[in-house]
Order: sequence, then C-alpha cells, then structure tokens
Amino acid sequence: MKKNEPETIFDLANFNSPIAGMFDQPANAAEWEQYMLTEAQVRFFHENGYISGIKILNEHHVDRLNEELLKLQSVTAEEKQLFYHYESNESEDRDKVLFHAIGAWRVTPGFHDLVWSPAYRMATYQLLGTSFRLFHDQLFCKPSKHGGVVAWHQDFSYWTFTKPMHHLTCWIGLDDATAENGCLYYVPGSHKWGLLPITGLAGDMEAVRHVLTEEQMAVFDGKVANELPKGYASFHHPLMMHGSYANYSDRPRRAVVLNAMADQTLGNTANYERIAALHSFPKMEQDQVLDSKFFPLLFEGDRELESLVSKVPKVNSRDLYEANV
Ligand SMILES: O=C(O)CCC(=O)C(=O)O
Ligand SMILES: [Fe+2]
Repeated sequence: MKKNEPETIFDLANFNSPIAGMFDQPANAAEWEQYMLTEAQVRFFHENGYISGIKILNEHHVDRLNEELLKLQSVTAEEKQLFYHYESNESEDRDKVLFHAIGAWRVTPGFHDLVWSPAYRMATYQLLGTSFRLFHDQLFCKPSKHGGVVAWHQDFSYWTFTKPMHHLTCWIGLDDATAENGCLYYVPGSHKWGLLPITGLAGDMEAVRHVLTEEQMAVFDGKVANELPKGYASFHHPLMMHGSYANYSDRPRRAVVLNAMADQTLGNTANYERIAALHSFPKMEQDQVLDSKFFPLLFEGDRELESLVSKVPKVNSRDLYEANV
C-alpha cells in the first residue's frame, strides 16, 4: 500500500457464516435439542414479554469479547465507518458515561460469530416462531462509578422504519449484572401496552412516564431487576418496557445486545420521521425484504430442525406480535 493511501478496512458482513470457530455448531436436528427452551419458558415469554437466565457464552467467550470490546472502544476513523451508530458517550448527563454502538459484528471476528451462537439461535427461533435474520447488534457499556442510564423505552419505537413488527431482542451480559452496577429492568406484561412514542434513550430515566396512563403507571411499580451472571442472557419482546439505572459501583457493566427480525421483514423507510438517524445504516427500501448481506439469515427452521420442527415449543407469533402493535 502506498503511503497516505487510506487503509481499506475489511467488512466482516461479507461473511454470512461463522469465521472464528468460537462455537461448536449442531451438525443435525438432534444436536439442537440441548439448546431448546421448554414449553414453560415459551409460555412465560408469551405472558410476561421476557425470559431470563439463558446461558449463551462460557468464560472464554466472555473474555474474548471483552478483549475485542477494548479495541472497539478506541476504533480508527475507518473502522468507525462500519458502525451504523457510534457514540463513545451518549449520556445526556455531563457527569456520566454510556458507550453505545451498533454494528460491532462487522468489525471483529468474535462479535461477528456471536450472532451464530447456537443457544442464541435456538431460543430466538422459538420466541419469534419463525426463521429469522440478524437486524443488528448493539453494545451498551457503563463504566464503574459514573455509568449513565438507559431510559425506559420500547425497542420497536426506534424501529418503525421496518415492518411488520416481528422482532426480538437478546441482552447478553459481559459482566455480572446486578442492581448495583446498572442491570436492566423489565416491566412484566408491558408488551401488551401497544406502541408508545419515543421519549429519549440516554437522558431522563423516567421521561416515559409522561406518556403513560395511570393504570400503566401502577403496573410500572412491578418492575423487576434482570440480574444475570456474565455470559447469560435475557430475551424481550419489541414492545417490552425496559431500562437501566446508573452505575455507581466499582465494577463496569458491559453488555452486547442482538436484535433479530423475522426473515420476511420489509423496509418501511419512505415516510420515516427520523430518517437522518439512518444515514449510516445499510440500504433499506420501502416494501422490500431486508435480505442484503447486512441482514444475514441466521436460522431456517425447516432446514435445521428437519422432522423436529413440529415438536419444538414455539410462540404463537400472530397473537404475540401482530395483535399487540
Ligand atoms: O443495556 C442496557 O442497559 C440497555 C439495553 C437495551 O435497551 C436493550 O437490550 O434493548
Ligand atoms: Fe432497548
């Protein structure tokens, strides 16, 4: 390469299958069974809008991702261009820090392969009830002592540039997450509240209260702390109300989030009000299936599960997604 010529950064989105050999992949339908959620777990998700305590990563995986994360928190200008969103500090509170980035899977091999983790893929298939693609990943990291909040929100309020709503979020801890270091909180049952407006992500924790009814406010008091050991995950519905408080502890609270969508999800960008927020996102055309290399197909039920496909406990996606938006 000539001097001063910009270095070409390789985009890992060019690989639509694992590259780092991090996870043993099931070789046949029977090998998927070990990762399967039970009927009771699927029912809990239906009723409450989330489930928690699912192991995705072992300690080596967590260490590897935390090493890569260090690199991702000080990227070059070229590497930054691969991200759909990158804020070293998104917190609106001047005394706090919240690192938030979307697109790590395009930059380092560990985060690339994470989206093919078999435990993640099996559970996501069951909770979406259909074959699915990667929508995108996200990093949410709060340093010790002055980690900022993630205000109460519903994920789908930020995703109306896609349709229909048939998405799922998986939150994976890269540190043990407790109330002290700013773990996620859920409001069980809030996935049946319908779609609420955006009220901000990194400013006033409680801003969403301005758009809630009295009845919803009362349900809010039933919020639960989603405490999890590192490497473990929770999954939540796109309308689930969730948020996380500040980190005043002497431990960081790092997390990676995987967002999936049904395999036939379409672009809905034509009249999207926040189009400027999408300038670094992959191209998404109105009414076109989001099937470019940036949205890899992560799981095809019939192909992976063969005759097991009808025995796997799955949500009723019509009831859970279409009926609630
Ligand atoms: O990690 C956090 O505190 C926020 C995560 C979040 O908003 C999500 O998983 O959708
Ligand atoms: Fe969220």
